[in-house]
Amino acid sequence: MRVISEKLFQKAKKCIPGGVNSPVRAGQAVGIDPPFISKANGCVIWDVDGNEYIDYVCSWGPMILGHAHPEIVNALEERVKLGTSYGAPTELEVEMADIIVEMVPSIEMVRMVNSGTEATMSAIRLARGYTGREKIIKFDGCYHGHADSLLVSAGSGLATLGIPGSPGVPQDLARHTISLPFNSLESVSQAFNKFGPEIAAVIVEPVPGNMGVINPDQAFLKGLRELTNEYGALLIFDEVISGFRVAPGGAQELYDIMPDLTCLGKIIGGGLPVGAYGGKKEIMTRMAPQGDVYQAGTLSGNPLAMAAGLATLKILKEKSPYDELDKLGDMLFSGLKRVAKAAGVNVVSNRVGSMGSLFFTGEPVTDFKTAKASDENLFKRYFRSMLDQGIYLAPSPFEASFLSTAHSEETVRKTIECASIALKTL
Ligand code: HOZ
Repeated sequence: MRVISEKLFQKAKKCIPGGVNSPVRAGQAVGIDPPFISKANGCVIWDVDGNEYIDYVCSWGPMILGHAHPEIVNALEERVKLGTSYGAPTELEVEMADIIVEMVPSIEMVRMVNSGTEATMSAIRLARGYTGREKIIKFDGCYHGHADSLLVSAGSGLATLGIPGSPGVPQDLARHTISLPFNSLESVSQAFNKFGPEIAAVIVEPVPGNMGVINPDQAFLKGLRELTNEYGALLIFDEVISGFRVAPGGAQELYDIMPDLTCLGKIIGGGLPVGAYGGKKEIMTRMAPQGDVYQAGTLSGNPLAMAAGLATLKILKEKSPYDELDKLGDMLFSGLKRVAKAAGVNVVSNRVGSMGSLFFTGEPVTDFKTAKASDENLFKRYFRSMLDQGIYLAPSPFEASFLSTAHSEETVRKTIECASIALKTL
């Protein structure tokens, strides 16, 4: 029963478009009114009606250490007493830049912003400024936030709601964006053959997490590096989701491929609004005030976000919980596959470390086209049964599930049992 949530949603719809501050959380794709959350701790969240859920959304990725981690709470409590924003440099920002440079292999310099969208938008501007070119290549189903140039054939909320693009994006700008099938190096090679000298950058989620999770073909990622080098374009890894998630140094460390620029967000804010973009010094020094490419932000490097983010990164650096997260990920997704098979339901489970997705299809899911072949109706029924049993999944077949260090074998076992019940009733 979610009586209070339902009432709040009715009220919200009168004063917030669609009742939500980000479309994908509205529950439209799964036909529910969303639970309104009142609190969270570890891997558990509670809604305003007092229902308890094991959380696999993890705020869409950031909560890798679970909710209300004591060290992060403590860092925030200590920091908030000292003021919440100064719009002036702080030592925390230097510490943050330092740890990012230390942990992410290709980053030599980094600029903090307030969201992943700002990070990708700024990286694209920098790539255009640096190369003096205008076209960019992205991939169908990859989502890089909602900036104009990037809202073409995008995943996440657009895929969830079946929207191909958005009114308000000038045609003149969208025509500079070339969107190609993920994992198809042949298409990228053809695009470079045709437009090579005009292409400023290729931007890619090295581990796509916005059309569900797709395992990248390593030869594809390597090929992107080679083609961009050959044509003098920049390679941008959008590691907003995969950064500090799939390995301490993100997908670039896992697959040993060095992009020119990297976009970060989510985990580096420890649950507070944050983003960052960084890369080679030679490129980053083109940013104002050192260089001529402009980007700015009153709240950039905000002390609270830096405190929460730093506390998170320090724990990840010290404890390196990646093997343990990978083990839990394997347990969850192989368990889901096992119970689906027992229930006679065709599924494909894609996973990289502690992020993964279950697709309701019998065919391999390697790109947006194959992800869209997943049976949305089955997902909807599965989602609703899981929610009723206290398992909180993203309300979209095109989003990832995330594990945290607060999840345990016991919570995963319970989740698999619930999935078994859900799948048997599909
Ligand atoms: N896939 C989105 C973030 N990468 C979900 C969050 C949102 O749009 O609200």
